[in-house]
Amino acid sequence: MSTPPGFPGFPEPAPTAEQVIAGLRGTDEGSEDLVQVLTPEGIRLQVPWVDEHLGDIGVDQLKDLYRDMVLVRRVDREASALQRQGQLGIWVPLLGQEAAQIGAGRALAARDMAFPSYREHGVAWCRGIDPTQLLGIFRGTDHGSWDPAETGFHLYTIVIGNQCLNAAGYAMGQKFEGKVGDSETGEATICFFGDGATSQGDVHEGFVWSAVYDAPVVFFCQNNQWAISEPLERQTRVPLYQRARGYGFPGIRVDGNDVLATLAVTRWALDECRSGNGPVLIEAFTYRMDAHTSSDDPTRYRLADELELWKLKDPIERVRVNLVREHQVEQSYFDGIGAESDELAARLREYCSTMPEPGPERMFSQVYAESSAPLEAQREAFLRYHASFETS
Ligand SMILES: Cc1ncc(C[n+]2csc(CCOP(=O)(O)OP(=O)(O)O)c2C)c(N)n1
Ligand SMILES: [Mg+2]
Repeated sequence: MSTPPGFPGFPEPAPTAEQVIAGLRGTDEGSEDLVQVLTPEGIRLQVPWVDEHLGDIGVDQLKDLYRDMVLVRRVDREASALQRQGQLGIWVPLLGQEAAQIGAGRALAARDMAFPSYREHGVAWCRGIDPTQLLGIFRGTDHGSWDPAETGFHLYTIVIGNQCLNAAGYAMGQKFEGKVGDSETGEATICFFGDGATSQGDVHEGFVWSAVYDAPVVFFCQNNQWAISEPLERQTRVPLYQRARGYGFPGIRVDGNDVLATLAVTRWALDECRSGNGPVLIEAFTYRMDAHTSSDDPTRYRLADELELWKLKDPIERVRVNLVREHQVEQSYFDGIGAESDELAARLREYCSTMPEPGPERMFSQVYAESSAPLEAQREAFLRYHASFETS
């Protein structure tokens, strides 16, 4: 069968499954479409346009990024342990995604707004949310206890991809209110979601609305290559960042295990949005090193050697190696961070075991902004009913 003239079509013959999968992979060194400045071996590469966005990052700032990642990983490991001890009902680990989240989170200005999914504990950290505030969600005592307006960090969203609609709407509001147009003072929105979420209608709708209204939103896809047990090759036939082109905005793929590259690329994308050139899609290529949640067992659906390969690309280790080799940072610095993370873990454990249980009246208190007479009557009746039980 011949192809219409000028029609690029698909390669002939159709690619094999192996070729499709190979095309989706992006972390092999030398991969042309991957932005990387810190190799897994801890070697700092010079990439002029990326370095322009890292002008203020010297050894002290790199140490700060390292500290962020170590502490956030410790929060994650401690919360996983608390779940196993029965203190939390469920936990959603971020292990392996620290660089993607800290790089993106540290690129944000206080005036920007972030919309997370449920795994963004590292971004929460960057927004100044104390890790203890995350625990209530996973212990079932609250739905998120921080103020999104004050922190610039929306509440966690469990419905896959749904936050892309919220983010698109919020960013359209920033545009309508004239908060876009100046890279120094302009505002931007960032929206976090996963590779699996890209198959959801909400993400498509968020892309379309943002594109046609030039909304200042950075769509930050953490491609950790798994959506529970579904591999990336069941979500897409092209690298995810290339999808942006079909919507009419730029897409870029960054090594999500490289905190410096992620910081630079996100700064660039936010600047574009603040200046009125949004939206932008970032695909942060990374890997989910733990289970999807504490309720999941990944050994049922993926091979252990995949994980072993990604351990060699650990986002924290490459920064440590770089600090030692290229900046002669002493062991005492790393020991200090270790001690700080032990203290943080102890604080989390203490908080978790003494967290107050909400009373039954709580379900009436945060449904409406203002209460009403019928609601009050229902609340009173419900409390009377509860009080009618004998307590031992
Ligand atoms: C609309 C909707 N469908 C299904 C689910 C169940 N679910 C929870 S997480 C998940 C996979 C999401 O994968 P991905 O977007 O790659 O994010 P990741 O968990 O890997 O960070 C699914 C299907 C859900 N929460 N919401
Ligand atoms: Mg995923």
